[in-house]
Amino acid sequence: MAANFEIEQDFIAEQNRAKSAWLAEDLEYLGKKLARHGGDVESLIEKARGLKVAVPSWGVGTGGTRFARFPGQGEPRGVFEKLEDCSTINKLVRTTPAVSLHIPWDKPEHTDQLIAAAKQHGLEFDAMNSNTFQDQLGQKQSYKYGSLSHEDAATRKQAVEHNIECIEIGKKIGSKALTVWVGDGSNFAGQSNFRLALGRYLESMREIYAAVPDDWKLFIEHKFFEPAFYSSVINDWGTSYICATELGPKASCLVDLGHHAPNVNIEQIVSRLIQFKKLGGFHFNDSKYGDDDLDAGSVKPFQLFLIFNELVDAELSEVEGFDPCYMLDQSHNVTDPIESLVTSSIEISRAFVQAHMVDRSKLREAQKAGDAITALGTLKEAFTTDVSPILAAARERSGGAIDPVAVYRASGYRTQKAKERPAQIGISAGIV
Ligand code: PSV
Ligand code: MN
Repeated sequence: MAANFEIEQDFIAEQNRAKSAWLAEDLEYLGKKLARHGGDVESLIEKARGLKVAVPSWGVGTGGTRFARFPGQGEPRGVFEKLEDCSTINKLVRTTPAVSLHIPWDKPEHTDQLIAAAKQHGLEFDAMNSNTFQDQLGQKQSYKYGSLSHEDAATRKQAVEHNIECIEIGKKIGSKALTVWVGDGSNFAGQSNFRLALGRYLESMREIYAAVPDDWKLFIEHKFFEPAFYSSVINDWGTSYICATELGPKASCLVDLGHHAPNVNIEQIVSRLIQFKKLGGFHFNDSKYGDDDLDAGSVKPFQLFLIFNELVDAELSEVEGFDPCYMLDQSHNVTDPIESLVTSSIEISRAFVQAHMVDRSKLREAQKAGDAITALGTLKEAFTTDVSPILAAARERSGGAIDPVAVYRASGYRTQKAKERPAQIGISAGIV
């Protein structure tokens, strides 16, 4: 069989050549502009090259809603094809060298093959994700009424064992973290005893925690509703923080940007978690109404910038133990998932670089003086600067594309994959 189609490095370099003169011009202009206020374009390019964000294996397939799923052409049909797509994203942007797997969706028959495939693609494995929000074929106990917090001990045991299995797989493939999100909750007032349910969850999590290696992290991901519509067991960052604290130092909180009530000040939550040393990481996406899983930065780019403002402030202040993991968690219903993930990773880099441009001493002086206009203006000065040339130069220097989506389209990747991967009936949506 012919080797699977790949976007060659030479092709990216050739496409870059057509745009490199414009990029140099834009960079020169931006460099002069930033230098007026003491900014340095070169150090920002290096900063951008250093930022890494993991791609979710489940993000490269077309998502869906609870109404329908409209499959795209050439979708990956299993974990190996998902790795191919993740590698394509990384080749284009060079900031996404790790993949976050979801078990059992990506459960490997042979971990050796998975390790070899990742190596061939230049990829690593980020956090493992367990799944106790769905029943799997042949599973003994059902998660219809919960998993880690279930009333029934046998169901809780099964859910604990599944999480331990995820850790075991992760250990073999070089992962260093487990993310636990449960759909446990209730749909009716009175259906569940809040206190007892959280107690059972904690008891289960203690068993999982005991199986987490010392050099691993255990992320608790909260979500305020869905699939449960009246109450969720791990409903907010406060509950997540309390559980992470109860469990111990290996446990911390994961912030998925779509898992908060509307209008909640997420950047302030981020700041609180940093302050109390429990910010474990992120699932980046964007949202207008709920857990929309829209592309990062597509609806509220200022919010994304403000979150990075907190993160960069912590980085520059050298807050002890500050080392969050960055992951994307999106569902793509109307776009080519590769294009969405490429674009989203760029938006994350954009927010990061802009946050690095904030004049922090000016901001601090404005805060001390109670000068709100100058404080906001200082943030806006960074946020409204178009840092696209910095991001493009960072990609190019790392071997990626100056214009990743254009290169991807010109390569004909999706058409090739449509031939290599004929549509399969019954590929699951893989998205909650
Ligand atoms: C739940 O909505 C979530 O954000 C969790 O991270 C899951 O693992 C993921 O989406 C996939 O359904
Ligand atoms: Mn998530």
